[in-house]
Amino acid sequence: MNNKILELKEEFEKKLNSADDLSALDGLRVGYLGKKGSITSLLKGMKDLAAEQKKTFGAEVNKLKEFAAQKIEERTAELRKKQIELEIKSMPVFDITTPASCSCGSYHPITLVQRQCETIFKSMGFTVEDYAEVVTDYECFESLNIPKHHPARDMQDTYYLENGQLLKSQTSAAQNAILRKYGPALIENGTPIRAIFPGRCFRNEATDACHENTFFQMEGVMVDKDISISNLIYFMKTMLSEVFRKDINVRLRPGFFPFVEPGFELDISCLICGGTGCPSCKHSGWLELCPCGMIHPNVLREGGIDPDEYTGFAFGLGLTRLAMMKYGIKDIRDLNSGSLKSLSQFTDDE
Ligand code: FA5
Repeated sequence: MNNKILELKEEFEKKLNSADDLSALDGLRVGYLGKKGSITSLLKGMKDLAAEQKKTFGAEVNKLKEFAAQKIEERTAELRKKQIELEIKSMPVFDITTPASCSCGSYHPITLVQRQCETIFKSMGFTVEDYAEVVTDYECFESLNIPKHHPARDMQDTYYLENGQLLKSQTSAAQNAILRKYGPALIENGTPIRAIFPGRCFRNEATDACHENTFFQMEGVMVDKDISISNLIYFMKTMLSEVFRKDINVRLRPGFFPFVEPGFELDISCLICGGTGCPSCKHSGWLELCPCGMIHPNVLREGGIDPDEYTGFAFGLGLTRLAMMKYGIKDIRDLNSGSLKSLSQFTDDE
């Protein structure tokens, strides 16, 4: 090898070994392989050589050029790897298996009560159904024996949408769909209809300690041959004794809903004041919790079920009020407040 080339190679190797960061390496690349670099200059100087010398000298310089380029590339990769390793080492250690040290979220009291009711009714053979929040006039009223302009509509100050649909004012809006969904199995195989459907309801209410404009109900229906009021009372009692795990004073009084006949209001003695009267129960000592009754023949017929052959009951449990009573929440508005300080105190006592 030509001495000049040999010297340049040795010098390059020395500098390469001492280049310990990427910018030094880049300097080396420019110094040897750049436009004015030492190896490039050797190539440029070849024009003064004789033709025979040019061939061997040229081949040797090109070999050195390739060698230098490859070494720079290898060393660059090596230094990059080292740099990444250093960065990783300097990162804070994050162990995903470490238990969270921050406080975790909690379920909303209404969710807790809803889940508890679902478990109770599922254990009694009921299915849990989901239903839309935006429904039609037919679903919410007409299919429930409440024709247009019927005064019973005034009991629920409803939010109508511009397209004629409405925000569900009662979970009863799903009754017709449930009867139609499970009616065929009842008629063909004698499988009773047993379903609950919890959901959010909306009414243009003036709010107070026991009224909200957005609240939860849980509807339930059961239809079979020979279903009577005693079945209804049995299911209501079972549900309440399971939810409260203590004796609760209950009263059943007549109530009017066009979709049940007879209809009842099931009230419970207010657990906030013990029945003496407070703002949570409008000072009556009783809280309207779960209207119910025997499904009106017109509603069964509209759902495709023959009322001469089958009977059934329906109830519309006020889930939000149930949560208030269960957890001793004095003002219903606290439940929609989003205040974590008050809402996070409640836990599942299952
Ligand atoms: C109804 O909504 C009927 N659909 C219930 C029903 C179903 C009757 C099946 C017969 C058969 P009512 O408007 O009373 O009924 O409401 C039912 C329950 O929802 C009330 O007892 C109460 O617990 C709760 N509720 C009603 N309005 C509000 C409100 N503004 N804020 C909080 N809870 C409410």
